[in-house]
Amino acid sequence: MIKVVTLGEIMLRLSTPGFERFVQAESFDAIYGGGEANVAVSLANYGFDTHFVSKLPKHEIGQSAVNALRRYGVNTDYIVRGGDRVGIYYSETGASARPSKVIYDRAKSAIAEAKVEDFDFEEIFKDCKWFHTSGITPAISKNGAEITKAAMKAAKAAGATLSIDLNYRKKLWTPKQAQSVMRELMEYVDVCIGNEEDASLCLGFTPKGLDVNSGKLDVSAYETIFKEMMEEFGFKYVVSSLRESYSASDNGWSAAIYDGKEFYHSRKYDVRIVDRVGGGDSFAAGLITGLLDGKSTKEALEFAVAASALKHTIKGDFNMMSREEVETLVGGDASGRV
Ligand code: KDG
Repeated sequence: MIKVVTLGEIMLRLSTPGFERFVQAESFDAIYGGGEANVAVSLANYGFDTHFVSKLPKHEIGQSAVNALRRYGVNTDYIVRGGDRVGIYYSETGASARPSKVIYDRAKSAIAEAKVEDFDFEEIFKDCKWFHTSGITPAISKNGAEITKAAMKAAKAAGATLSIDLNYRKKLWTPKQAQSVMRELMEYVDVCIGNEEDASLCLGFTPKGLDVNSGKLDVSAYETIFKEMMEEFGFKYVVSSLRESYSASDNGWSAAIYDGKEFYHSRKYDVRIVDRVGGGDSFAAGLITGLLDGKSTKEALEFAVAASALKHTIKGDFNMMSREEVETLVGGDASGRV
C-alpha cells in the first residue's frame, strides 16, 4: 500500500441546522473537518495508507476528533496528544444570493501551540511517497508555520513528492504576512494548488486579465499565471479548481493544470451545491490520487474535478465518494450535470 501523509488542523465544526442563520439557531450539528484532514479522508477512501499528523488534547473531544478520522480509515498514530483546545469553526450555509458564513474559534488550539519537537518527522516520513499540506496551518500561528516548514523539509529529504494547497484564509492573516511565510515554503513544493486569489494573496502573483467581477472565467489568464509561477518556483505542476462564474446563479465547476509542457482546462460540471466546504480538498485528493495512480496530467485533472464536483453534493467536510463512483462520472454523460 502506498503511504501518504497530510499535516494540519482538524476542528470541531458546529453548523446551524439546514439553512438557519447563526442568530436564529437553537442547536448546532457537530461534525469534524479541516483542510488537510479532509484530504486525508479522501485519500484513505481511495485506498492509500493515509496518515494524518496533528496535535489534539487528551480529553474526550480530542478523542472524538481522532475517532472521526479513524472511522474513515485514516491512520492516527502520528497525532500527538496534549494541549488544551480543539479548534472550533461555526458554519452557516447560505442559499441563493445569501453567502455561507464561517466564524473561527481556533486560537491557541493544541496544534497552533504545538512545537516542532513534538513530532518525529524522520519516523513520520519513512517510506512516505506523498506529503500534502496547506497554507492554513502556517497561518494559524508562528508555531504552525515552523511545524509546516520542518515537515516539508523532512518530507523532501525522505524523497516524498510534496503538494500544497495555498488556501488563503483572510480571517487568519494578511497578504503581507502570508507572502512572507508562504513564498519561503515554495522551494519544497512539487505540486502547487491554488486559485487566482490564493496565487495573488499568498504568493504575490497578480493575475492580469482576470476579472472576477465580469462574471465570466478567462481561462487563458490562468495559463499565464501558472507559467509565471512555475518559472519562479520550479513546480512540477500548477493547478487550480475553477469556479466558472462568480454570479450566485451559476454553479459551473472546472479545473486547470499546467505541467510544464501543456495547459489543460477540464470538462465543466454544473454542480448542485449541498455543501461547498471541502470542495477544494476533495479536488486536491483527487489530483494526488490520479498522479499516484500514474494517470496522464489530463486524466488526473479530470479525476480530480469529478471528485470535487461530487463532493459538493455531500453535507459535511469529508468526501465519501469511492474511486468507482468518481470514474463513472469521468466516463459518463457529457452534459456534466452533477
Ligand atoms: O477547505 C475546507 C476548510 O476551509 C474547512 O475544513 C475549515 O480547515 C478549515 C479552515 O481552516 O478554513
